[in-house]
Amino acid sequence: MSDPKPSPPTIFARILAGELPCHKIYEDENVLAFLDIFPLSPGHLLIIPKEQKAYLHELSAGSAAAIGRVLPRLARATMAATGATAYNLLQNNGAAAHQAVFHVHFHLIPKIGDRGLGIGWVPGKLPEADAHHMVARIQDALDSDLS
Ligand code: DGP
Repeated sequence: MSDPKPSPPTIFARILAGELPCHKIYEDENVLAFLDIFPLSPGHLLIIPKEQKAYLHELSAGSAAAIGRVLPRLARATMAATGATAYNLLQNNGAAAHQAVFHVHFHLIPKIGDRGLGIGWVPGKLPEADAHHMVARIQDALDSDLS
């Protein structure tokens, strides 16, 4: 049996490799931030790890920490530059969750007037028994996740 075909590099991998241009805002050893080419509002930017993983849950703790460290600074700079006083952070995982580029990325989306992230939010209820059951299941999964 032949090996599975390697998947082609994502657009963000090609940006990281310098094969495609971007409007770079910030770079360090682990992280790159640049303007989103299809912005929901002025200043909409993407923050990506240099580590090439499709989903957040695959990311090393080191990459996750490196992104977390720089997010508040990027948010302050984007608010200062755009005048926005509100913004959303969005991080999609999986096509069903609106992910189009399969390299982990955080969207930082300023809210400027009616421009920015629109959210369809349909809250349910949390019956006490369901809550206990869910807490137990997630805690069990946490306990068996040794990474
Ligand atoms: P998502 O749906 O979370 O996977 O969003 C992917 C985002 O990536 C989307 O808002 C548009 C942006 N994007 C796609 N291709 C490029 C590109 O070539 N350059 C830049 N800067 N952004 C891109």
